[in-house]
Amino acid sequence: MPESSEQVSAAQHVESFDAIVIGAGVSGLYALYRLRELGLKVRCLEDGAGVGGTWYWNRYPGCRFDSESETYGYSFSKELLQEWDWKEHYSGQPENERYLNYVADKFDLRREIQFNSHVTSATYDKRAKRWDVELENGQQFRTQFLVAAVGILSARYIPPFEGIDSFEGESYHTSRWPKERVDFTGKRVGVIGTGATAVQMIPIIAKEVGHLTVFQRTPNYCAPLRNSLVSDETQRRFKETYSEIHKRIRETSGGFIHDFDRRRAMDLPREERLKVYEELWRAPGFKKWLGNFRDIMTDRVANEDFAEFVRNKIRARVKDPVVAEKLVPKNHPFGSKRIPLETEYYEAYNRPNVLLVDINETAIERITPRGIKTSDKEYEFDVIIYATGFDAITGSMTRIDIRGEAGQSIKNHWEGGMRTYLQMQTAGFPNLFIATNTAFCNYTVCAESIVEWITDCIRYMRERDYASIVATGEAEQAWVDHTNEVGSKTFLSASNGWFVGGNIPGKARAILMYANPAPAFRAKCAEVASKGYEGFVLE
Ligand code: N01
Repeated sequence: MPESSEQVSAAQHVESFDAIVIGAGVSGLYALYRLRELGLKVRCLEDGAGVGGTWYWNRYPGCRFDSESETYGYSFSKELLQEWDWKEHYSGQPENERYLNYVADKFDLRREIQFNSHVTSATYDKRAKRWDVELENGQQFRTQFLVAAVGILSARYIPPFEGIDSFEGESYHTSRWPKERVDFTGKRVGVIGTGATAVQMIPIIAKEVGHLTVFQRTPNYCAPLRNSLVSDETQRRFKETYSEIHKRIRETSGGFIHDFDRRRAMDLPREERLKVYEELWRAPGFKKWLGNFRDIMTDRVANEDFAEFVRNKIRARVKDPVVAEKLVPKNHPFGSKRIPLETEYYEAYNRPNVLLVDINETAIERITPRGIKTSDKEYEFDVIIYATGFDAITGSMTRIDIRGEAGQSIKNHWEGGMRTYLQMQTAGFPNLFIATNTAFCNYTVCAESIVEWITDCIRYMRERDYASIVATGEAEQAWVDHTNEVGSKTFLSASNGWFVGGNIPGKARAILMYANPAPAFRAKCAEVASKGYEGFVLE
């Protein structure tokens, strides 16, 4: 196994595989494991120098789960569940990366992973029913099945600010953070963006920097994470009850231990409602969102009632009322963007060395050699941090030149938004499976079922000597319509966030996440399989 694709001469012969997995993150590692179990000759091509995907690239200070740790680990191996101890209830990036390395070693997955291998193109050869895959360095592969485990939040986005390359200090995007510790001591630091990433990072670096300036465009509804260490007793309880934990997260709407309260918020008298809100607020994790009244996600009045509760929580924590009001979200419903979970985020703005700049009042005009120039003044920095998010869901696919059976590119096919059948296949792109979790669901639990569906499908094909499978155009169109319909019944479409591609200028607005409850999604996928892969053409 070559250590690096660089070590391979581009002139070398084209190696053939039964399956190629792109990406060695949570989905990719499991896909590799399952495909190997089927006896396939597999290669996993990974851009990074190590395993972990999101947990490899996102090393910024404060990066951690917003899922409960015991629900995020893989469930497929009882032995693994008993061997791994989660140190914190919401585990941090270093530990998460260690966990995924442990998984890779335990199941001897590295043998089939080729690191430092950036896939640039994949072209379907209709005659041979094979995919031709090429890396940046020219290395080529041929494969029957192509499994794109490319992540939903991996194509980083840096806004094309004028003068961006002229900055003479250090600059970082949060999702390409260096492995070496970045020393902020005494430095003047500017952060652009106030999404979940910035919200995790800001309170930590605020304590280290000389001065921090945060450039905010849209404030978020951030809620307290309430992280803590896992005691020995709780660790034992996790291990004893994993089967119950996994049963529960397969039954809830979003794959979390929390599930919506079926009562309608406004049916309760105000005092009772507030009592419920306060209890939710005191609980750790996403309970205040995913354990809230169900209709806060569908009913404007209910949503606004809780949104105002959250706004008041923010106002109570920020000493300067002018700054507080800038941090209070008013232009989108609660839950229409993923809720950032925070630890001392709002208190960071009470520090004398932290300044909040609302770029709606004073827009960023350009990046200069010395810092950031707004319509008001030039701010000088030693470091600029872009916490500006991702070209989510579609970006990690469309940045690869993927060409289907008629030579069409996936970029063109998805011009108006993601077009799939069951989130996993695209008409015109046979034997290409999308193994990222684009259901509105806790990552690993859904990723596991998606990977299992894909590998069961491949097993089915091999047992019956089918060479290719492709979604029909009709099945794809019906799924797109259905996805839009269920999405439009929620507040998903009411923000400019990455759920709808609204964060990327020029990107088509479309529902990118499948909003039906996860159990219904799994049931639909199982039904399609049980009907001999209805909606697909097998040859
Ligand atoms: O990215 P974002 P993120 N000028 O897109 C701003 C997951 N995650 O990396 O909101 C100025 O949310 C942009 O402003 P606006 C989680 O699912 C999980 O923070 O578009 N600002 C926004 O403030 C999350 O949802 C964890 O107005 C610009 C920010 O940049 C997802 O990753 C932790 C701009 C981008 O926020 C993405 O989060 C962290 C411009 N031109 C992340 N363009 C966990 O806890 C963009 N912005 C597991």
